[in-house]
Amino acid sequence: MNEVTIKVEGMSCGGCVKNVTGVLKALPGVTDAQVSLADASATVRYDPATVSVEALREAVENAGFDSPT
Ligand code: 9UX
Repeated sequence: MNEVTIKVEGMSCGGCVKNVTGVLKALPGVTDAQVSLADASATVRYDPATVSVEALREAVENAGFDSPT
């Protein structure tokens, strides 16, 4: 299991935090996601054999937020 912190820009309230958390946790291979509004980031525990960091970022972007590298 790996851990990575990705940027999550564009969140403006706790609802966004819950939405991004749910989107990330719904991905196969993700076991935990801690999203921070203050830090504009998400720290994700994931199985690199199942899901890539790029896929994490794409899921965040598909949910309407920005996740620049
Ligand atoms: Mo808050 Mo975010 O009213 O997707 S839920 S802005």
